[in-house]
Amino acid sequence: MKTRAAVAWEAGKPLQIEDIDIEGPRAGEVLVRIIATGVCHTDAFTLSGDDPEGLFPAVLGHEGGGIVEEVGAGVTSVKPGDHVIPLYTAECRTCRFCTSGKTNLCQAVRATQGKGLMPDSTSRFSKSGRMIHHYMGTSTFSEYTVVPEISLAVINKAAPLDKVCLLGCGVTTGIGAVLNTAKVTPGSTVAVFGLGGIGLAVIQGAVMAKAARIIAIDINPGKFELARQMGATDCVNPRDHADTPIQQLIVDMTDGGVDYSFECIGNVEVMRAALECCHKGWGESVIIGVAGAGQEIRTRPFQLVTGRVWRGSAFGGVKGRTQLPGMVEQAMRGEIDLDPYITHRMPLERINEAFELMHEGKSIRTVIGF
Ligand code: NAD
Ligand code: AHE
Ligand code: ZN
Repeated sequence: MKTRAAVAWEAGKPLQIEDIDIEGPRAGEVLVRIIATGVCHTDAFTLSGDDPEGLFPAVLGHEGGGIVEEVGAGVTSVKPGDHVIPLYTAECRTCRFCTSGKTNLCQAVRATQGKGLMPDSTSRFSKSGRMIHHYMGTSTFSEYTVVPEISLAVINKAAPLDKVCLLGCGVTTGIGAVLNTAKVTPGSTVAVFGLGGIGLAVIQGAVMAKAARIIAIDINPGKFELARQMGATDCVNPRDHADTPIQQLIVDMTDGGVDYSFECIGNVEVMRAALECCHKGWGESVIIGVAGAGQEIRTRPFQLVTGRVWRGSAFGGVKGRTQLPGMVEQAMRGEIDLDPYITHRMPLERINEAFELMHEGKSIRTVIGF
């Protein structure tokens, strides 16, 4: 069949909206009709050509919500009509990672996913006979997509897919990094670097964790009002303090450093600052931002010797099939507020505008409706 999709034919070029061919689901696979998808900075990162795993042509997108249209042979955990959130971090429940009790990083389909292919090493997308890659196992910038069964969280049908799609990446990543990865304790001091969708979700998570002080840092002061509304107690623009390294400024503001910091940008210099603004003896810094090919982090080992901890977090440490349905329920009860993130809505035809708004710092999340 045909599907209307935004195709990334080449790095650094706008997406092209076109009808492409999509094959039906094979064994263990599911055809999903996407109702809505957010646009995350990671989509822009891959489109830019900086992603070592970036492949072209591809159908990008990984923050979607949809409805199961058809299932392949042997699929038992979802059925047509189910409402689902596609997962870029699958959950097979049987691999060594899933059964370790230590990580959400299921590896069952990760190798082929990173090659832009389905688990049988082929693609379901093509145009005039030319193969088009999948992306992050989700490819939500298409009206129809095919994903592995283990890459779907089945959610409450009453949940608005054009909002809970944000739990497919940004909001879950930020809240999960606070609650699952750092395990922020009540009364803590938290620093958040970067106030896009991820940083704001970290703020929301820090409020849920009852942090006492939440310091929000961005070079775009236009981000501060929303950060304050969501619970930031202090807002800092490093460019207002050009003579003082930002880590020193935060250490001075907090009597020795924060208990927890989160890097939500993908800038390796800021990652260093985020570690070094942590309190000696116990401060923990979580890297969430994704840095480009060839980038490396640096600090003096003494920073770690003296008790600071450097961690990373992918999809907020959340096991998607098990935990995402509960987070959707939390959103429906108002315990997770998704409305503040949605600054723009538009149809697929205008998706390139969503990327421009992000690059101009004018949006938090644009939700694309099909
Ligand atoms: P975004 O573009 O919406 O937000 C980034 C923010 O960082 C912007 O407000 C920008 O002004 C700010 N910023 C840029 N440079 C800065 C600097 N030097 N100092 C302070 N602030 C600065 O992006 P997003 O969608 O929120 O994503 C943030 C990062 O998280 C990206 O790198 C993305 O790829 C990554 N990400 C990681 C995961 C994960 O699972 N680890 C999940 C989603 C996104
Ligand atoms: N492909 C990149 C890394 C990209 C990356 O780190 N992705 C995050 C999710 S970002 C979502 O917006 C992630 O979950 N990583 C774990 C994983 O298994 O991909 C590279 O550097 O090669
Ligand atoms: Zn994302």
